[in-house]
Amino acid sequence: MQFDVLTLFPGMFEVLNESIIGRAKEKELININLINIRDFSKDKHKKVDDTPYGGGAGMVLMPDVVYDAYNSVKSENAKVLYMSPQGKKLNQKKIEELSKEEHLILLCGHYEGIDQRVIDKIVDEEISIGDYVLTGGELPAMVLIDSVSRYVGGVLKDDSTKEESFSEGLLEYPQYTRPEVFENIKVPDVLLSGHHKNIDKWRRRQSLKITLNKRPDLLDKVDLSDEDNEILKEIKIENEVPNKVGTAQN
Ligand code: 4FM
Repeated sequence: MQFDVLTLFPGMFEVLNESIIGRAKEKELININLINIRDFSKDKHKKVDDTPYGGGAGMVLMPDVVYDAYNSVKSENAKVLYMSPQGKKLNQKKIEELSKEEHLILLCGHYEGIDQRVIDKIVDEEISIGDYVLTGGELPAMVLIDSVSRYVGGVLKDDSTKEESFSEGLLEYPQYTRPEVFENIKVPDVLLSGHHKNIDKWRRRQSLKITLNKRPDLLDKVDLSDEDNEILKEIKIENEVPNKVGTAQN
C-alpha cells in the first residue's frame, strides 16, 4: 500500500521506522513517501504561508505550494485525506475501509490552516482522530498510517484483526502470562485448564463485562447473539451483588 504524506515536518515521521510499521516498510508491504511541502515554495526564502485575508491571528498555507506538492505524487486512483478536527471521526470501520485503497495521500495542515480553495480542489475526505486541536496534522497522519497498515496482508504476524473483538464493537478480554502467581494474585484457573471451549466462553464473558463497565455506549451499536444478551443480563445482576471477600468475580 502506498502512503504519500504532504507535510512541512517530514522528520516527525521517523517514529514509523520502529516496530511493526518499520518492519512492514522493510518488507515493502507498505511504502511511506514523505513530501516536504516547503520544497514546492515559489520563493527564494522558501516561504510557504501568508497572513489571512480579512485579518486575524496566525498564518495560512498558500494554495499553489500545496497544489504543486500534491501534483508531484497524485495518481489516478489515489484518495486524498486532509487531517483536521473538522473531519469525519476516524474509527475501526473507517480504518478497515481505507485499508482497501491502494494509494492514500495525506495532507497535514499547520498554523491556522490551509487556503480553502486547494482543500476544495484536491481533498476527497477530511478525517479527524478526535475532538481536540493539535499543532499539526502529522500525529493524526501517523495514527492513520499505523491503524490502516495493521489491515495490510502480512503486516501482523498472526492476523489478529479478524478476531479482535474491537472490530465487532466490543473491548478486548484481559490477557495473562507467566508467572502463574504474581504478588499473591493467581491467573484465572480456566486459562490453565486447557479446556478451549470454556476458555472461549470465559473470554467472551470478559469482553462483554469490560465493555458494559467501561464503555457501555459501545453496546448500543454492536449486534449481539441471544446468548451474549443472556450473559449480559447475568453480569448486570452480578454487578449489583457486593463481592464476598476472597471470592473472585469472573
Ligand atoms: C489544527 C489542522 C488546526 C488544521 C490542525 C487546523 C487533527 C485532529 C488536528 C491539526 N487532525 N484530527 N484532531 N490537526 O488537530 O485530525 Cl486549521
